[in-house]
Amino acid sequence: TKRGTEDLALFGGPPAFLRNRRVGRPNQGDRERFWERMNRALDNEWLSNMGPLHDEFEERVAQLAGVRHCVSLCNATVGLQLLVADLVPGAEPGDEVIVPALTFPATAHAVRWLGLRPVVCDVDPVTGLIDPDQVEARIGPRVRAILGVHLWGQPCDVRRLEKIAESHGLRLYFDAAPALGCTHESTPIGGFGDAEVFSFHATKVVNSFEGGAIVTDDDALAERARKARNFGIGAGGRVEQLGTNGKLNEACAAMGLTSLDALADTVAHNRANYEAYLSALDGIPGVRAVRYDPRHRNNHHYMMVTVDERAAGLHRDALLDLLRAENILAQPYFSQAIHRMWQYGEESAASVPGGFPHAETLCEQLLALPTGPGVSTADIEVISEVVRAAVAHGPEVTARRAGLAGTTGDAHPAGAAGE
Ligand code: T4K
Repeated sequence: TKRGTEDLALFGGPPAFLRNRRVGRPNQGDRERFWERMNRALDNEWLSNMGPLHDEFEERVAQLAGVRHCVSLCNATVGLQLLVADLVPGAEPGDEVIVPALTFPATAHAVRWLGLRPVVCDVDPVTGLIDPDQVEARIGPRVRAILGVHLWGQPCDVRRLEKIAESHGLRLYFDAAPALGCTHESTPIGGFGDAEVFSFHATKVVNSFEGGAIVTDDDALAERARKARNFGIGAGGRVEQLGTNGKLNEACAAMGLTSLDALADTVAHNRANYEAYLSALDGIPGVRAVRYDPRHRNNHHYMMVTVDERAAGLHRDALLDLLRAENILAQPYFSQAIHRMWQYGEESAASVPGGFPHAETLCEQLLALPTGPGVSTADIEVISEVVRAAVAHGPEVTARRAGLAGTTGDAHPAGAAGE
């Protein structure tokens, strides 16, 4: 049990876990089935270029997402790039795509990589999702598309965004990287807007080592994406358009299928963990769980909390250090808003009076806690107890952490300020 600061590993106590509990531990499924599939691929001597495992994976993802087409890819970033490229040649360099301020860099980079400009807009202060009012406010003459993000598997306000896109003649895409197996009300994520993109990165709810997919009901768009991922080669073997190499290989498809086999169990486990966290964290001052809207189904792959320093008595980063010392590898998803990255500030935020306050606050406060099949409800009791002890001694933890930073030469800014 962790009662006083001296019990905390950061200050010399024994760590709460000997083996780490972490965010992003891959959901691998049944290893035997994976090797069976790998052996099949090796026996077939067909390792890439739309092999049988790849086809099976596409079929199953399309079915799960309730769409006609799944175009699987080597990762989601390439998927986003292919969608932005699909705006060209209609679009010209310097044309714009609206993106939320709170997302992974890939969302904005995919736009910029193709020579278009990401136009950042603020998010809802509670859900962190792109705010349709802010989207409308950011629509100018050069905007060509809206790229929403289903953050932590929560659906964007798809109906309003569809209306906005339609009334302004814009394409509407969704970065659904974290949202496989989630719904908007009872409709699976995958079929909204012109197209959506899933990620199957190792850290996602379904893992294919690296992987992604464009999903859509638009036959022509799917056809263009299929060619685009394979050097622009059409069905007859002739190059018909610009393309790249975005294919998902058979080893990745084997992992993806095996991870997909386990999806229902994974989500059920995650959901029980989410409920356990909600009750175990209840009443800790300044620590608020992000509650998913019960009208939609979430895959519960992310257990998000915000840490309000004024109420908790310690900053999110202090809690993060403290948890890590206990072998609880939480993650600050996300701690840098898009307009704080690289040169996106000068390119976008500077033109908006008041900036993007909701995204800023969330980036200061967000923390993803470990969940997934490797984390049990008993673990969650322990993790929550550490959080409770840290907050109970918030000011002391902050002061002692500052002292530690002074003596160890740690260059953390909070430590330096505390000295
Ligand atoms: N759009 C959005 C909204 C996204 O979140 C992402 C990716 C994308 C687009 C692009 O999708 P991809 O092109 O990647 O398909 C990770 C992932 O690399 C990234 O895919 C993901 N989002 C992002 C949210 O997380 P990092 O830099 O946080 O990864 P890293 O190495 O710090 O690992 C995170 C945690 O996972 C750690 O606790 C360690 C654990 N982990 C990681 C790997 C790779 C494992 O336990 N095993 C592993 O194999 O980016």
